Amino acid sequence: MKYSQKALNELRQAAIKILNANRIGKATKPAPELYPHQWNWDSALIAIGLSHFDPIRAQSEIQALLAGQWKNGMIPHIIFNPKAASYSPGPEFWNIEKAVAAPRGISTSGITQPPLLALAAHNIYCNIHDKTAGLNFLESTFEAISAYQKFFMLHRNYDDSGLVCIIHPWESGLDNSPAWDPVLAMITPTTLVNFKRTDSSIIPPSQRPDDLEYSRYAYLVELYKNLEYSQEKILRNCPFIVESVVFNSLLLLDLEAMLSIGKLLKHDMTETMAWALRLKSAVNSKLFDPNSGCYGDYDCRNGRLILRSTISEIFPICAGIPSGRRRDSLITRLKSDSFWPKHGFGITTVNRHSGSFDSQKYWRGPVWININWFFINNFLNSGDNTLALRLMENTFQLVNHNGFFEYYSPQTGKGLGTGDFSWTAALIIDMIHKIDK
Ligand code: 2M8
Repeated sequence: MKYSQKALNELRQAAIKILNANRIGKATKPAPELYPHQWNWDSALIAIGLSHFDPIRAQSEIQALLAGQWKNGMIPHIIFNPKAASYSPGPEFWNIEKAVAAPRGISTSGITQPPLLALAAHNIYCNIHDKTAGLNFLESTFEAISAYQKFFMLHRNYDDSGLVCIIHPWESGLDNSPAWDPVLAMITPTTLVNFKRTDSSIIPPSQRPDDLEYSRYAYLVELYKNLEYSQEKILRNCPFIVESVVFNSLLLLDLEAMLSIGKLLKHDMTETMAWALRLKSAVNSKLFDPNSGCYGDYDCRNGRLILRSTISEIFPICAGIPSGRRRDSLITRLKSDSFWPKHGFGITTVNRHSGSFDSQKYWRGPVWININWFFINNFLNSGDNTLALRLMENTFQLVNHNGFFEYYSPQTGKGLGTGDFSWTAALIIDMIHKIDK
């Protein structure tokens, strides 16, 4: 490791400072100004970082998310903070009062995000010293987290393939990935974005999605409102129904974490076990393209794989989905000039040689710390310490030289999007602990 214990300690202290500054009551916002509310997968990752220095706060981060759970089990992608400064689109835009399943007395969005709550809860248990308190926490959240996982099984099962679908690019977490372009192209919004965007007044527009993309995002939300957020009606009518590789891979990681939790609590996990096995095999069959030897997202409306050269091609590595020769060849692809060149700054979210690659624009190329982190975890779990160490060094270098940014230029390492980004801080803390072990 190129970094001394002293340097890592300093990084850790700086990360803790960011998480403290971004605290909003029981939860943590992703960033000071750009994202003033609580986000779903952000909070799960943040809780993992918190669990190393404040396990009680890590637990309240999860409890605050669960407080926004819908009656159908869904955990929304945003829980609005009533005291926050402006963010658009806000609660009035989502207007969840139209939904029978929406919770009352709490303001949320009407869609979800990659489910990582079981993963977060299990990490909290593993990192807490007081194991009795840890077990109590797992028991107290078990039912709600199971209900969230079952939401996908019941309401996002489009074609009984074992995979789950997403209904909006915001659900993917990789909002403007080029993988969604061909699906979004089928949507012709009647008006350009009908709210004032706060994001592009804070961040240079060249680093954010454009207005046409936002108009399509808004068009989809208008549709859900008209359908009163009925999941069944949405699956029948929504033009954006996608079986996402990253989403399904993360769901598998989350189901596996739930199996570990179930074992600790001695619950019967037969159903979860069967689903996890089926999901894994469905990613390996339905989302695999034998011609390219890579994975691809599936456009359910048009019944075809979306073959864009994005992180989807290789991401199932993170969930241990490919094995043997398939894994080897995907690792070779990962280490190639396309995604992670020898002197690069980490893994790009889009193949550098693809026509859609943009080194500055959000999920269309930049390096993200959570993506690096998911790969690092798999390398460590599969005993590939050399790769894990190399990627950790890349990640520390990015943060050490440039600050705790939302994303980074793969060409220069420069920080992009917002600074003081919470999951960057949280995952740096987790990586430092992994080195210490
Ligand atoms: C980004 O998404 C939000 C909308 O949900 C936005 O652009 O305003 C994405 O990077 C998403 O993955 C992330 O959870 C969120 C907050 O960090 O920001």
